[in-house]
Amino acid sequence: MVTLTIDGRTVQAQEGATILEAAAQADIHIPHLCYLKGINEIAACRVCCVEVEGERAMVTACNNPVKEGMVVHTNSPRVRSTRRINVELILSQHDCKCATCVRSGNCQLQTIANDLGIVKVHYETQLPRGLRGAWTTTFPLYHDYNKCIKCMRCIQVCDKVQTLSIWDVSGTGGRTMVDVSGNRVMKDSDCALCGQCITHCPTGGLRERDDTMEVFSALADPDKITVVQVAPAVRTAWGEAFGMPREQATMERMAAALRRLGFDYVFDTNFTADLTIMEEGSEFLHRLKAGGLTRWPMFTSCCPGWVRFLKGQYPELVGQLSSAKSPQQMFGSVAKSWFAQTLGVAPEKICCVSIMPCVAKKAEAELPTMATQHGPDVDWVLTTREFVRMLRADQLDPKYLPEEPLDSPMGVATGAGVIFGATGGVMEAALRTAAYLLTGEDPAPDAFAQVRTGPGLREATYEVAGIPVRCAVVSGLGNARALMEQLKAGKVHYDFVEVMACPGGCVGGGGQPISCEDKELYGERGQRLYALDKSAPVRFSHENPQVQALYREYLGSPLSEKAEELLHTDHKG
Ligand code: HC0
Ligand code: SF4
Repeated sequence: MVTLTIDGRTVQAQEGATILEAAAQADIHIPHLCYLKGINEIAACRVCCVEVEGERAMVTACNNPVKEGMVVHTNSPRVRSTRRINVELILSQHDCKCATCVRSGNCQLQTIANDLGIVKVHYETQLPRGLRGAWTTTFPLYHDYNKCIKCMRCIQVCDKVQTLSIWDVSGTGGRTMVDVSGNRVMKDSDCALCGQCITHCPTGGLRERDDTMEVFSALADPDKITVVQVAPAVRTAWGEAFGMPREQATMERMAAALRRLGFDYVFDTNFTADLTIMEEGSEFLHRLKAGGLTRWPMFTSCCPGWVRFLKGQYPELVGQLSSAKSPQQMFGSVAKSWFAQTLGVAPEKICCVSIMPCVAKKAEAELPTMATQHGPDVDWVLTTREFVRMLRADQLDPKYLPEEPLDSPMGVATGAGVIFGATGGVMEAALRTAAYLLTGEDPAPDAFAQVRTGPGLREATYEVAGIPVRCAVVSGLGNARALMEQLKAGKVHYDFVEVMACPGGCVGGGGQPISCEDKELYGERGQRLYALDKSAPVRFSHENPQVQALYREYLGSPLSEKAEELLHTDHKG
């Protein structure tokens, strides 16, 4: 241990700890902007500067280790003035139009500037000039050069966590900026659209395409029947933006909010998560029995960030993806066929909206393979953040709304469907049903819980009806790459692999509310999903009564001709 003094207090810290960490342990907060533990410790913003007795220059707290006997001042006159100058210099290169910024209210730059009481910037504003139109209105990820503060977090998250290295620094000196690496434009890069760079951006430099006005228009159109689906992970996080505890921000309260916004039918993506299990589980058993899994495993296909990653990085393995469409897309397909038929309306009359914790889902819904002659299966995809903005726009405070049941039939789901939103959930739900399909008996619902928690890559072998099934679960694209390399080198062998692009699965998705405190919330959000599964009256996808009705009334059986037509694709689009 090292003993030092911070602001007159004696503090003990681990050898090698930074001044920032030592201070935080003693509840002394040193403001910072660019710092992300273990990912970005480069002191680019210099907001965390402190004074260390005996040092002539100011010291950045985020990347300087503590030393025995060190005396640190975090709020001396010199620190105050330097920190203020540094923040004013950042503001002089920032588009400070907060009123029209999606991050206003949870922008770390805004908070620091406000906390420091900065009401005037003493430096000439210099915004980047002559920027290329690198973005198209169709690509759902936007980078605003005028709001980028060059903290480098996006570069590092994409590089170190997701291993895609889409961002890089370009230019020099005062013209330095963050741009797409290799002189590419974003839409032509290998971006997986995971959105992790958005959720780790401290300002409004990165955001998703905003589709809220299109959805408001659809809601106001008397010729449209608006049907909304809510992804599993959204229910764990939407209340964060309103300061609601997870137990209060229920799916049923969200249903009330969606009805106040004007949706005609409030349904659940969990319903088609159950349907996905029927199709994907049957496909897996089919492949397993056919002996087609000798070299390569079957990969889950429900995460569009992962599918984009595979297409870009390992195109030769796209054929190993399950042919099942994702629950989002199955939902659109079923809404515009079975449900339209139930209502007795043309598919074109239905406007299908998704609320997703994900940015890549916007691109997935626009794939040509996800449409019929009646148009796209899913018309609009909103992130959890956009949904929150719609509530705010209509001055709806969900704290004061009652809980209301979802609509039937596509609002009925099981505990197996809800865990899709956390890493390992798809695998676990699939194994529950695969065991039933092979033996005719339900296993214990928690029999496959081993794949739930643990490191980014987890493996387990289960005996299912005497057949050993070698499973791997991975979240985060860096972990996915490591797994793919091991598979390609023949060092590991699996039958079934679940991949989610975002660390922790969809609960940590790039479309989820952003924590201004840089807290990774996927762990506690995931726990919420497992608690919902535990308390669900039905915990097996094959026991979903409305999924059973869908097969009885419309599809026949899993992998039937109709099911293949509506619910499967070759992922080549
Ligand atoms: Fe997910 Fe999904 S679990 S990808 O993370 O499979 O986005 O929540 O909606 O489609 O169900 C996201 C979340 C979904 C889909 C489901 C899957
Ligand atoms: Fe990288 Fe994901 Fe951001 Fe694309 S969305 S640039 S893959 S972090």
